[in-house]
Amino acid sequence: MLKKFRHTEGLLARYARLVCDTVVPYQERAIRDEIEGVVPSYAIENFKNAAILNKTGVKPAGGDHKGCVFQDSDVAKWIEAAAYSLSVKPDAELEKRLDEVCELIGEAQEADGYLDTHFTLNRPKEKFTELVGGHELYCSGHMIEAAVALYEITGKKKLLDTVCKNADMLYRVFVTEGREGYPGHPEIELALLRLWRVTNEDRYMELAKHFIDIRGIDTDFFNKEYRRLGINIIYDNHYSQCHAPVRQQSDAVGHAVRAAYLYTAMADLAAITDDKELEDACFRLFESIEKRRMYITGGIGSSYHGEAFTADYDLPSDTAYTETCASIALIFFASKLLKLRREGRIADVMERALYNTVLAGIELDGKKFFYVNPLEVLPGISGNIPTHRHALPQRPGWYGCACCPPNTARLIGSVANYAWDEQDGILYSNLFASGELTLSNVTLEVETDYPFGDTVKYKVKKGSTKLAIHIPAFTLKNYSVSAHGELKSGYYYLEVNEGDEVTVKVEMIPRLYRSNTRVASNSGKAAVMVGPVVYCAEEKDNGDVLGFSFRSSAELKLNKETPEQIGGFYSEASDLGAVYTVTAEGQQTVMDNASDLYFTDEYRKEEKTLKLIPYFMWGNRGLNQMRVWMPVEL
Ligand code: FUB
Ligand code: ZN
Repeated sequence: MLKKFRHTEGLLARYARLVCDTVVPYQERAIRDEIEGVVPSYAIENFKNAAILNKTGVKPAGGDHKGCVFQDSDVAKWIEAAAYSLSVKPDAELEKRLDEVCELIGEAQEADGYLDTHFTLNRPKEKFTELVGGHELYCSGHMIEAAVALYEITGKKKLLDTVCKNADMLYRVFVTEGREGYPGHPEIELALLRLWRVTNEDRYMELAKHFIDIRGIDTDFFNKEYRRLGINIIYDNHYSQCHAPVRQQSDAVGHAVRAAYLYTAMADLAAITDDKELEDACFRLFESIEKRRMYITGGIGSSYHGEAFTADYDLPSDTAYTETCASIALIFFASKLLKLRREGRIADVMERALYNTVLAGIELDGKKFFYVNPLEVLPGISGNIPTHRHALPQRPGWYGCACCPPNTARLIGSVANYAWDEQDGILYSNLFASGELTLSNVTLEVETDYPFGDTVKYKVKKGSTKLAIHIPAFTLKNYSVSAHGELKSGYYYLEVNEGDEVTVKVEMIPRLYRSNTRVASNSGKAAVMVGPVVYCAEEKDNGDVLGFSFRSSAELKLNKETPEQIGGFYSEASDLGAVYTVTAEGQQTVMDNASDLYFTDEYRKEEKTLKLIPYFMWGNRGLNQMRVWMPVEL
């Protein structure tokens, strides 16, 4: 859909432009180690060294692989994001540099198709011996995704040929020769299914199915691998979702990105092969996330330890892990689930993850990024003490383990693919996004300020289509569509013809949300949302936010303000335009003797009006307190 969609205005268009104009160029400099003052990437350098080794048979001096074992994947994700940016904004110079990078990757590939600079440079004799953490299959997966994207957007085949040669080799090793094992970090499965779609080569689908089918059959596989490697610890096979065959799994467990990438591939495969058992497992896993293991921000994976899911209702705010990549993966999973069952609640999760955790993952200037997305920030504690070291209070310009920044770029850069979908002759609008969509049977124009406006206009400029519009759950009790149709499972189905103009009105009012009291850190607290957007209070606007509590009947007032009007944002934030802000009535706890740790005096309370801004805008004005969940009177 991306190639057929032209962003016009509004929040998603703003971010699509930011990705083209700032994020992709910035991240290119990061992977080329051209940005001073940020942690080096070495990602392009690794490919250069592997290419020299391949050509000359000699590793250049100082040419060991550097960075994480999966550093190659940063290049792949950047290529994918850059490819998407070309569909938004053609750029001949960027295309030329992409050609050169693809050439380089081809040169770094070994003659038999093997492609992974870490093993080529540092551990050539250990290929596929450490599937648990070696990430070769993960890196292959990301390179496949990059190649498919580049091919789909530009028609260029150089990288596609490289990854096909790599996938052919993997098929030979794992299927034909029957090598034991499956990837510690799922990713290749979903990528192979993408590759299968563009090449029609059934072996790629077969290999994806093979990895999915055998996961968790031998639950001891990674322990055996550990023992072969001389590692004397017991591997927790929940971490890699291999504690049981995938069709028997019910709870979302382990490393959250691994989990959601795996579930994405499972859902895709279930649709391709009409596998009901696999489909049912996917929906059990989705419900485990949606009903018990997901933050209000669409963040998943609450624990720093293992970057992982933990237990039902364990969703602490200040120590939350909620990796940006995990929410991106959740969007991938949701988009595949929608192909299986068109249920609005799935698109609701997609919206929640997108407008909150994913957008929070990127600074408004497009040059700094969050990996971890806490829902509460306490200066001096967050990012500082051992229990909170991961929860940085401000976005860095890059990371040694930089999985999230280019992942965010590729997700935002391809958001049209999630906003729109076609299936069985019906055009689905999963997310409201301003722009023009040109398909063979219909040209549609969408105008909206959503999520900072309540009206979405669909104008049919040419042709006709069956259209199904996702009506988000928050507005199901109060929405209107100006044309006759039928609401089914959160989608409004109608037929539209040339000249039609359909107006959807949704209810964009601020609401206080409570959470299940089993979420210990939210008990007795409330959070504000307007539509799909979660709100937070920052110290910059309010002074101390820890002492604030909402009145249960608090009047919540909706305002529309630009970053300049809110105050304190740098000039790069101004193209965000006007966003909804909220003011809420409540009380501020005042301690007369603020130097005492404990006391028997009663608190004094002062009336206070709190200002809340969209969660995704937090942390753009320097170090300060931030809070999503705040006490509320019973
Ligand atoms: O292991 C590769 C990536 O690095 C994971 O997806 C992230 O969670 C980070 O650990
Ligand atoms: Zn990440």
